[in-house]
Order: sequence, then structure tokens, then C-alpha cells
Amino acid sequence: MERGFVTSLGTMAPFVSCNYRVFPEESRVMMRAKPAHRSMMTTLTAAAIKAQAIALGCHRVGIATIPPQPEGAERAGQQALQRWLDQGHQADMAWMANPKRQDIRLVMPTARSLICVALNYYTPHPHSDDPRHGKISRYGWGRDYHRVLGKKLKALALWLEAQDAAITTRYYVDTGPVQDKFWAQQAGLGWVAKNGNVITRDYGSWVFLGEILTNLDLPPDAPHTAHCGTCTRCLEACPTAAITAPGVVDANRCIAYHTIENRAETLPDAIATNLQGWVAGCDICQDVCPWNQRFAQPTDVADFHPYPGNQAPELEDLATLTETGWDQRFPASALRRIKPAQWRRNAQAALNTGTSGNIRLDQQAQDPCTPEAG
Ligand code: B12
Ligand code: SF4
Ligand code: SF4
Repeated sequence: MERGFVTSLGTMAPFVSCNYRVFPEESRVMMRAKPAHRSMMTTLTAAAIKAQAIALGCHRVGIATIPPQPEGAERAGQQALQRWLDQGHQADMAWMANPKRQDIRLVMPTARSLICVALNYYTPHPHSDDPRHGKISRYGWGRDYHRVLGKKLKALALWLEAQDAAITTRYYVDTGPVQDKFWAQQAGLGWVAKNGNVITRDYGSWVFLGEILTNLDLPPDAPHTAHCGTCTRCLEACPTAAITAPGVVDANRCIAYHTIENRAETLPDAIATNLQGWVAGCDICQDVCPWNQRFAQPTDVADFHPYPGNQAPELEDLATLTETGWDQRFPASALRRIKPAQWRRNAQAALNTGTSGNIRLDQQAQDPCTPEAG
């Protein structure tokens, strides 16, 4: 989910006159504004950058070019985002309409390339089916991914800038008006799948995405092709029919949106009665995905292992969560986005409806529907 400070990027400090400065609150490192820089290409290769990203612990890395004007897939992506907004699928996430999201050139006018990375966060723990327990989605089990991946990207950005005084960078982990998924596909990391997530061949969709924008002209990777094939499991499994068309998620109907972003006192009936125990995000459309069932791999990032109590939280505890309890229970966690009153609301709704309608993963795995392996 995008962070609160993101929308303030429009009022960022102007470029500074020292060689470089770090602005941790805006997740970027930048130097004196310079035109696109090509001379480094002879000494700093794309392969060296990718090797450094991997050495820093990123699991996948790829490069996408930012052409002078949007064309081809980028134009189609812009139109798709605009349709999504026109249909009101963003619900209360007004920041999704930031014009910078439509055109990455507005985010960093000197940017010529993106270095996109993916970080596997899968840990092989099951969710609890005990009706006294709530379900927290995997992305929130351990340490806040903005911090974990942000630290790696900051190190990579500093390393890049240390190579030549003319190199400029900015990095994002869902921390700015950048379409993380679209650019990840362009950089060859995976494809934007029918469930609305980027699926990688090596880790399934259990990856966080981030990117560095740079003024370096780098040779791009080939965009990833799509491999959902004729499969429609995620569309069928979504209990609230939030996937209105392949790849199109209407936040108004999505359990992830309502449990995390919706600050209203009560949940809409259609959501509250279909929670199936989910109190923080929702993994159903990823759990049923054959790519995830076959290719998920345990992560080597210790930070992503579940904090105590996150894998099978007691609903009764969450339904009475205090400010102090919240503060102690979710340290350095992406789940701090969910405030104590939202936890109490979500847990109470889950207690009211129980886990009825739970999907059966063993049955799902036997159906004949397979994604395209090609
Ligand atoms: C808004 C948002 C949400 C919203 C909306 C979800 C959605 N799918 O759009 C809500 C709150 C519901 C949400 C939920 C979740 N989110 Co979220 N979210 C975002 C955010 C901030 C923007 C996504 C976005 O732009 N949506 C708008 C639509 C229009 O864009 P789109 O999904 O890219 O899809 C369009 C494009 O593919 C476009 N398109 C692009 N190119 C082309 C080309 C052609 C030819 C065409 C026709 C169309 C086209 O068409 C699609 C449909 O309109 C990103 C971070 C970021 N800055 O990008 C994280 C992000 C997508 N979320 C993430 C996660 C982890 C989740 C959850 C899994 C968390 C959870 N477990 O609860 C769920 C998954 C729900 C789901 N099924 O998608 C991760 C996904 C990682 C991955 N592997 O893909 C991201 C990337 C954050 C990150 N940096 O890691 N999220
Ligand atoms: S996250 Fe849950 S509610 Fe949202 S689209 Fe996926 S299955 Fe549906
Ligand atoms: S492979 Fe099937 S379940 Fe996975 S995203 Fe594609 S359509 Fe959905």
C-alpha cells in the first residue's frame, strides 16, 4: 500500500547544490540535476548494476527504458489506469489520481531508465483455519517491506551515485506515484496477472516490487510475456467478485482495500459477510494461483518471518486492541497502516461471520485449469 508521505512528493525540495544529499523521508537520493548521462556506459554496465543489486539481496532485477514520449504498452497502460479511475475503482484512494502516476517523466524529468527489483517474501507457514483466529495476509507478517526493500534500494542508489558524480537516482518501494507493476513487467521481472499481481517465474507473486529511476541510459530487458493462459481460478475464488475483468481489481469490492485502507466505522455488508476470517489484507486470489502453488520458494530474508502472533492472531484480542497494544504488537510493520479502531472493526466483523465459505486449497489444486507454461 502507498504510504502517507507519498502524495507530498509533489512539493519536494528543489535540487540541491552539494554533490549529493539523502532525503530519507522521501526515499530518494539525488544529486545536482544534470542531463541524461551516457558516458558511463563504457565503464558501468547493466550487468554490473544487476550484479550489485543481487549482491545487496534483491532476488530479481531488470531494466526498462523511459522513452522521450509514452508509446506502445505504456500508452495502453496509461489508458487502462485512466479507465480504472473513471470507473471509481480507486474508492477513497484519491492519491491514485496523481497525474505523475500517468507519466513517470513528471516524477523525475531527467530519468532515462528504471532498474526494477523484486524481493521474495514467502515463508512456508499456513494460515489458521481455527474460527477463533483471524487471517493476516503474508505481506504483513514480518518487518515492513518498505524498510527492508527500501534499505537495499538506497544502498544500490548510493553505490550507483558513487560511480560518477553525474549519475542521479531516486528510489521507490510503493512510496511514490510510480506504477510498480507496469514497470516490473516492462523490465522483464514478471507479468501483471489476472489477479492483479505481478507473477514471477521463480517465486510466483509473493514478491515486493521497487525501482530506481536514473538518468543513465541503460540497455533494457525484454518485457515479460503473460502466462495466465485460460486459467480463471482467481476470478472464481474471489469471495466478493472484486476482480471485475482479468487484471482489473475494483477496490470498492476488495477485502484487502477494506481491511487496510477503509477508515469508516463499519465495513460494507458485502465485505463484512465475506471476510472468511481475513482481518488485514487478503491472499485468496494469490493462494489459489497455480503459479504460487507450484513455484513459491521460502525467502532467505529473515526479516519477513512472521512476528509472534501475526500468523494466527486471536480475534478476541484484536477486537479489543488498545492504542498501547497496537503499538507494541506491530513494531516496524506495514500493518501500522491499519489503526487500532480498524483492527477492532475488522476482528469484530470476522467474529460475527466466522470462516464460513473458506476456500479449500486441496480441492482447488485438483481442478483441470492450468496456466500457460510457454
Ligand atoms: C492501489 C494498490 C492496491 C489497491 C488496488 C489493487 C490493484 N490491483 O490495483 C488495493 C488496496 C486493493 C491493493 C491490494 C493489494 N496489494 Co496493492 N498496491 C496498490 C498500488 C499502490 C497501485 C496499484 C495500481 O496502480 N492499481 C491501479 C491499476 C489500474 O493498475 P494495475 O493494477 O497495474 O492494472 C492495470 C495495468 O495492468 C493496466 N495495464 C498496464 N499495461 C497494460 C497494457 C495493456 C495492453 C492493457 C490493456 C492494460 C495495461 O491494466 C490493468 C487494469 O486496469 C501498488 C504500488 C504501486 N505504487 O504501484 C501496490 C501493490 C500492487 N500492492 C501489492 C500488494 C502486495 C497487494 C496485496 C497482495 C496485499 C494483500 N495481501 O492484501 C493486495 C492484492 C489485491 C489484488 N488482487 O490486487 C504489491 C504487489 C506485488 C506484486 N507481486 O505484484 C504492490 C506492487 C506494492 C509493492 N511495491 O510491492 N493494492
Ligand atoms: S485480495 Fe481478496 S478480495 Fe481482493 S481481489 Fe483478491 S481475492 Fe478478491
Ligand atoms: S494463473 Fe490463474 S489464478 Fe494465477 S493469476 Fe493467472 S488466472 Fe489468476
